[in-house]
Amino acid sequence: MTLRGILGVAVVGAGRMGADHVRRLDRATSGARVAAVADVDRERAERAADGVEDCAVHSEPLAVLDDPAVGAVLVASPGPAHEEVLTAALERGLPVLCEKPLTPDPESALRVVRAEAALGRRLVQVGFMRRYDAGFRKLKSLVDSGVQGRPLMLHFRHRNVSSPPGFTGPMTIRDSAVHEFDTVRWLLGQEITAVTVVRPAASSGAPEGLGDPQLLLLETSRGAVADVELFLNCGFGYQVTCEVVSERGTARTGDETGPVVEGPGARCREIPPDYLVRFADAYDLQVQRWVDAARRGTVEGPDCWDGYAAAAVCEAGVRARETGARVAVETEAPPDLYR
Ligand code: ISE
Repeated sequence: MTLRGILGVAVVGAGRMGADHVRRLDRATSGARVAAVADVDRERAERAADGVEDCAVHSEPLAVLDDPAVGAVLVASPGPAHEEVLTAALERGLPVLCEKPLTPDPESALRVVRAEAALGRRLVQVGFMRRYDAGFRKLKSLVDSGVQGRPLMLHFRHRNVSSPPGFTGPMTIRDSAVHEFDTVRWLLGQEITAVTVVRPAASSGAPEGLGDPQLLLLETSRGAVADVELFLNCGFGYQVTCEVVSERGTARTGDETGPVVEGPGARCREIPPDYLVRFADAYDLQVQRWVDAARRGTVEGPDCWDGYAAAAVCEAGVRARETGARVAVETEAPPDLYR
């Protein structure tokens, strides 16, 4: 619960992202503290909680939800483990920040949507952190202002140094491209209606069989088109850029993220190594806003419906990737809570 107004947060999943959130909540967030860390690998949970005052450690993720010191939950475990924790948190009326994807497939995402809708109030925010990045927020204000007219096309580049061990073809869509799917919906206020995936010859730097890089083509409900270069083993740095091409101008973000470095005969800009560095400010803002809202008894930001809609696009994306065909996105109608 909240102790003297301080929100006790349970972090479920203490991998790379979870451990980073533990550090963020402990050192860079006001109004919150880490009350518990849970991971099926207890040693990993202990490592993440090391040095955090009064922090319980559990190896059973659901056990933390009944800890009286816990007033909110940050879910950072792998996607397939999300539904169980989300359902349990909803049953207990706990606010949740759930790392993307909400769940890996639309069927399970819809079950979460329905469970929250049945409560008649929002408790879950989905961790689509690009919505908190300063550059992306400027693009959004520009699009909303209408100064450049209607947005017609979006160009994305999404490059990682290397894909994590065990990453599969479907994960390239569900864990990586899912960010662009949410960004398109959020920036344009339009639904994605169809996905096509074009696959060039695979890079020799990518794991055998992953089929990396890929080019995704997304069509939207009011006629815009987005292309996404997804290259998860580019080998040299972490790059996420987005350019909006509108009727009377363009706007682009993401090129100038690292510091400018000057030396003998050269001037260059450093490229961040990974998303924890590239989006550090966005993660900080996202978590701070979530904590502030939870302390007020509200939830803001991307909701379960956004998580479901992105999962539906992922489903089409995975099929498009496997078949080479243009695949239409199928979704249910949103419950009243999300209209
Ligand atoms: C990772 O899980 C993320 O969320 C990153 O933003 C993305 O760039 C990366 O490809 C994913 O694996």
